Amino acid sequence: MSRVKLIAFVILCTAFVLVACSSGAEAPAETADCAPNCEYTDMVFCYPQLGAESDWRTANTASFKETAGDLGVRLIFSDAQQKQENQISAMRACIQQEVDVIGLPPVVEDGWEAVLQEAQDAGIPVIIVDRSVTADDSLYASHIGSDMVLEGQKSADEMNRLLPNGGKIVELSGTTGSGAAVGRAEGFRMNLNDNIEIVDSQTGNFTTAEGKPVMEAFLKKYGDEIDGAFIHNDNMAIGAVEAMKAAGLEPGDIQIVSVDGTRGGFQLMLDGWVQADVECNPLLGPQVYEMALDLMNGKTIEREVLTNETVYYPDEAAELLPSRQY
Ligand code: GYE
Repeated sequence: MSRVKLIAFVILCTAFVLVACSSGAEAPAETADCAPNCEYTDMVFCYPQLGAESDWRTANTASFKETAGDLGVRLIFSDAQQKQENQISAMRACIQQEVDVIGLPPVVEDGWEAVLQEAQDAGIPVIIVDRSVTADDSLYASHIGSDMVLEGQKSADEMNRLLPNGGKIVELSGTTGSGAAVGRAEGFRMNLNDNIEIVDSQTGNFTTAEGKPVMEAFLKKYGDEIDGAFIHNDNMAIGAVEAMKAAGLEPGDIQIVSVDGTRGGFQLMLDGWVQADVECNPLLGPQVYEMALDLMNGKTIEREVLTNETVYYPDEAAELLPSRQY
């Protein structure tokens, strides 16, 4: 190759590399017209809530509504009744209305790519709230919520403590395919002692109404073989306890570890039915709005913000119950 040809070749290669780099899938800068001085009163925020299946969810909704009122944020709220297609249509309506930011609490993990891409193409940042998604993280701004795997691990640690000699347990799991149920089930299995066997696992869809028949069926099938139950939320625990009472069981006959830390869960601890309640905090409104404002103003944000949570026990339930916010 002559010198001239070599130089031309090098220039061509450099140009190619530059073009290739600049055409990468970087999201457009998502700043609003008011940036960098946007205030909460400038914000139109869309929250396509997934449903009203539990006390956790009711508290989550209240947190978003009340905080919006306090800050002067214009909130576009909808309830998808635990159906992903409803959440997707609500998101599309918000994209059409050109909202500033969308907060998405996804009912299930899979299947969000298309609508997240549509939001990104419209320049609307999405904060994934509460449960996670499997979509590539280049399709959303951030995730704010609980570490569901850690909650499952903590639940297993409690079960190990409650059944030191091992035993048979059942699992009442949350909505199939939801980040909360998948993460809790995974974390639980990671930490559970080998001498504890999960004899059955069925979903109660995070509701009291569906939790009750699942426990009824477990009791029919396994009788007094069941030593413990891992229940993915307090509302299903309430249903399960109704079934246990109806079957003539006493508090403590089955050692129960539940999740959420709602007033209902605290009451079950006070009454002796639940032995440990792993906290999951629904009061995410203030944090999410703060991040939404930062996004509007073009500030750098954390890509993942996990809530700090504890475990509650029966001996502190009486003292803490009156001050519980949800
Ligand atoms: O535990 C349950 C609710 O996604 C963390 O959903 C949330 C869960 C919560 O229905 O009560």
